[in-house]
Amino acid sequence: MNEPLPVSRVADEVIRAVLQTPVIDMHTHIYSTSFGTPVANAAGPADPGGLLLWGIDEMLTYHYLVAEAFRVRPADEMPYETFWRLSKQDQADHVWRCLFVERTPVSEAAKGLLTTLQALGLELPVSGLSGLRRWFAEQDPDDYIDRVMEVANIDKMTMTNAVFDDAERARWDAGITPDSRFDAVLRIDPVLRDWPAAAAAMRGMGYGVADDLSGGSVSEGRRFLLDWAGRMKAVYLAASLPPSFAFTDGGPGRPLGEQAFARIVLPACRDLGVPFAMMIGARRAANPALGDAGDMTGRADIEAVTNICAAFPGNRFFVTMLSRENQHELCVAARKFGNLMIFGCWWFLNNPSLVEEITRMRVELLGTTFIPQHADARVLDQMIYKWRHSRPIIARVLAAKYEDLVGTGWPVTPKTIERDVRLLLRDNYLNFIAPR
Ligand code: HDL
Ligand code: ZN
Repeated sequence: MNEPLPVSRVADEVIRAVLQTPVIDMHTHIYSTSFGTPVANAAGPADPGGLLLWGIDEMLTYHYLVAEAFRVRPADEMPYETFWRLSKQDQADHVWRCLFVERTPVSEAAKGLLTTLQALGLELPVSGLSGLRRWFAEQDPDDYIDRVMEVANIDKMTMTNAVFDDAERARWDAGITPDSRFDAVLRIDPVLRDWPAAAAAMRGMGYGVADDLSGGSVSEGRRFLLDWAGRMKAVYLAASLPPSFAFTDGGPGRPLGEQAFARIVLPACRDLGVPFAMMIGARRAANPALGDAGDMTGRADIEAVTNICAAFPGNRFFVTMLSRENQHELCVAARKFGNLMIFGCWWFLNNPSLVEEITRMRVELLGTTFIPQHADARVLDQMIYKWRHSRPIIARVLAAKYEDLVGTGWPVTPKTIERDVRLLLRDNYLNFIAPR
């Protein structure tokens, strides 16, 4: 039955479609079990260098919650080095005390942990964390990945495979078994953020790349990217970029990172037939003592994005920006360039009030031609709350827009809604990464 809906039924149809449509999540920091896990579990002992994070202690020591715990117990009460010397469990106990006992867990990340536990049917740990620790230790990580994906209604997620990270490369060198639930993304931040360090690392891996880009640097740099993207079967390449990120024309005399971007990275993406994702606005280590929790946001220059999209019409670009102040101009930029696909409410923007504001603006300026959300989860279990919190907001925005449409006499049918929701939650992404 695909009759035009009365306005009174629109919202129900939209929430049904949004809840029932499996998501393909295009940006996470989750790994398949082949990368090992530091969490002792039913399948075996903890692998201390493992990259797949999950379970109550990893959820509680997620860097968002660590930052918030240091607001309850600032460094003059809990010195940073004292905290970092604690065991993972003791760190988790401290965060639990700060955010869930001494204070009410009303922040997005704290509430998210409770959403996840509830969705898994787990008792809230009012009498301490030992019961939850026992439950997670009884899980088989591969089965648990399936469980989390089922509860979150996700049928595929991308990893973030930072090739300049020694621990990541060591896992690839030890052998990675493909897992159809995961796609790889070749992450190359140093190439654009710290070219000399990237060049030195590539030389260390046998690629003749000079600090000044001389000699065979361009062909060797491309060979490095093609080798690793091929090895990973990367679906796109990516980098997180600072608020100061600038791009003029990548020509001689420009900063070496800009030249490397234009002469090495983007031609490699064209050869591979894959997009490049720019995640712009993260200023690393504003408070170094907080580790991963110490990064800051900053307003970036949208002109870098428009210069790049204009200069490289043969490349496709995913772009997300970290500053709320950049969101409107990013939408306008996407109206100018079909090779620009904006995605997600990234990191400090992934809060209900901002997700609603940004998604509403995107529908009004871009229709259904954007990707509203990604989890950006670092801990597997978070995939549940990141999507349980986002789906109703996306549905609320869409429902209001369809109700406006019905008001004009335009027929909105269940099939219309299903098609549009599939575009937003999976097909815009699949169509954009499809090799040209
Ligand atoms: O660079 C990135 O991909 C960011 O998402 C960082 O990983 C950030 O620390 C994060 O975890 N955001 O959620
Ligand atoms: Zn991320």
